[in-house]
Amino acid sequence: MPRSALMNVMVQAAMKAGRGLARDFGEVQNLQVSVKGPGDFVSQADRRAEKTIFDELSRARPGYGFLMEEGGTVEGTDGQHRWIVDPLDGTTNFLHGIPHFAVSIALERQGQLVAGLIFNPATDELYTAERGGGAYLNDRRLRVANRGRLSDCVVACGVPHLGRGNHGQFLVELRHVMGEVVGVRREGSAALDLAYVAAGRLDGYWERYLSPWDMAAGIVLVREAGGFVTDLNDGDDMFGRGEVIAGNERMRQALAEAVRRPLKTATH
Ligand code: 2AM
Ligand code: CA
Ligand code: CA
Ligand code: CA
Repeated sequence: MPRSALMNVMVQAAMKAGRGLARDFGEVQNLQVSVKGPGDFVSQADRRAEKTIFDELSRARPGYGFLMEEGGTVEGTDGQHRWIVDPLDGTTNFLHGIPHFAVSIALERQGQLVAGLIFNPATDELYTAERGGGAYLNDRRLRVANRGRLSDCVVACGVPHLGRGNHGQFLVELRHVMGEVVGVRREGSAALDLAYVAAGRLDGYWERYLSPWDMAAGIVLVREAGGFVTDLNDGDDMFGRGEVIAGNERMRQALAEAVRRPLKTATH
């Protein structure tokens, strides 16, 4: 697959950051870790990876703005473009020695998501997508799964973290979904969950209490792989509402209904 100049820039930044993450992962016990809130950690690895990505992208595309998990907002001078960067999605996995984490980089042009990249340096899996150009895992074109019945589906979710979100509401959602699907996974990286939906490994996924950098690249990937991504109100305000639901069109309605079904109509 020939890559565009834009995607080459993104790949180079992600690979460089990913090499640093892979090194740090091998010596995770030596990393300095600080606490942002209850159960919310950030390490030297997150910060170093973000600096690498910021430096690489700034050099290659001067003037573009940034929205980054650790560094926040950097206004661009070109007024058109914004990078949305999560240097390490799945920090909890990373710090526990679980090789399931990723670099996530997306690009917005005039407020529209136009490119997304997710890279897991522990498995060397590189997911890329550009609007209108399809989604890829390394060199392989991706397509979402085709299962239409929830009773054939494996779906992932995010469990709200300590001190975050409405745990009771989540348990209601989980109860309804687990009563209808083959199985539910909770893998701990929103970016990789969306990449797995794009790859057809997971049939669907939903999560609340997310930030734009958790999902921006994954949204491009799922859409370019032929899937749907919406907020939990069937709208397009994933960033504003901080929530996402994704899958293929055939099971879309059934999954959304299961997630949104109120507790009082529970039958199982
Ligand atoms: P992070 O690893 O970049 O922080 C998993 O459910 C998702 O939630 C991940 O994308 C993770 O991103 C994000 N997340 C948000 N708040 C978190 C917290 N307090 N602790 C761990 N992960 C959190
Ligand atoms: Ca974090
Ligand atoms: Ca994240
Ligand atoms: Ca992160």
